Amino acid sequence: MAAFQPSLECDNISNIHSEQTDSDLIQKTDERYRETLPNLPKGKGWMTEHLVQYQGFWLTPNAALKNLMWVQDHFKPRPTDIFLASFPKSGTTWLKALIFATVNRTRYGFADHPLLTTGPHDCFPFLDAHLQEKDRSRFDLDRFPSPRLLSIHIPYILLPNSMTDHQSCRFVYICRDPKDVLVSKWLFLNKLRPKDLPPISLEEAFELFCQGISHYGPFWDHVLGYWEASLETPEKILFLKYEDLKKEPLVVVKRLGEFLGYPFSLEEESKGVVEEIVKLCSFENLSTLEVNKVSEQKFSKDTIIDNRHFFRKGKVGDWKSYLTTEMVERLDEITYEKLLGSGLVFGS
Ligand code: PAP
Repeated sequence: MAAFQPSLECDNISNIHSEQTDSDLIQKTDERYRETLPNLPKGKGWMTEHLVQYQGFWLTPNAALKNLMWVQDHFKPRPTDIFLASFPKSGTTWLKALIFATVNRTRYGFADHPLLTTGPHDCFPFLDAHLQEKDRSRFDLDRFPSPRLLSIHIPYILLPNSMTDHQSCRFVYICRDPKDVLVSKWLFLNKLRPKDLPPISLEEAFELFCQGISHYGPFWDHVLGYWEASLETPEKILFLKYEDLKKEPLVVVKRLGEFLGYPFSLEEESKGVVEEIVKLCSFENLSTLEVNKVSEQKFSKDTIIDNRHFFRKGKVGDWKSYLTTEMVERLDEITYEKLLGSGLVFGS
């Protein structure tokens, strides 16, 4: 399925390299990748056979590492870009829908909204997973209208300066209690694990997670990177928690609109536009739509995922059904120690 584009007209802002320059750059990145990969430490993978550690973070060698290098070497942000950043399984799908609906609310009616027939991941694609797409007509960043909505799992410190230094592009970061992240991630990645690899037990996933070995882990370093950056540049990075979004979705969506430069007017508020957006993007609504039950999502040439896997329970505290008391104590202790002095806390 092609990435959904709200309008087809191309921006005047040009970041298109000449064909020649493009292929030279691509070749350089490929060389960097081939030279770097053999020297990286390996850890056990949850979905793929193994992960590699690159600049302190654990990445899948074929997809995440390669894609990261593409972003570092090639990506040209626009001042109007809106990035949704997250550690996997923290609420990305939900926030994609909420941001898309908020930014485009004057464009679409709620009765025939694109989110009713297009999955959140198609409305709001991953930057790092799609860059390798050979079929440029399917995902041509240069032709995306502004503001481009792009999602990333890349840790803040691995982003190129062009993205972090840019005065005006915005980041929204969503985080979630690591206990729920661990359970959600373990269940999700086991579903995607090739049949010829034995499933990962919860005990093993727990151990790996505690050691920081999971896609884009360590979890705490990922969260702290964005947390600290959000304290330094609050006008550039909005730091949200899944749990707050669950508790007070209307408050958070209004904050989101304000931050992104699309504040809700009093008239919109009195007409119930914020409530409509929250309802449209709710787990109860999105998870029952045909598109999110039957369609699949192509993230890269090797990664195709059924949309339904992005909607499991959508609850706070589902870890209680999976983790033992010892696991909870250990994970809470690690979290406490890692976040000590940062000002960031997760409810238990
Ligand atoms: P990703 O990083 O692979 O894109 P992401 O969307 O961040 O995944 O996380 C999926 C989690 O968000 C799932 O949590 P669970 O396993 O604990 O249930 C999923 O159910 C939840 N989720 C998806 N959509 C929504 C929504 N609209 N509201 C609340 N939670 C949601």
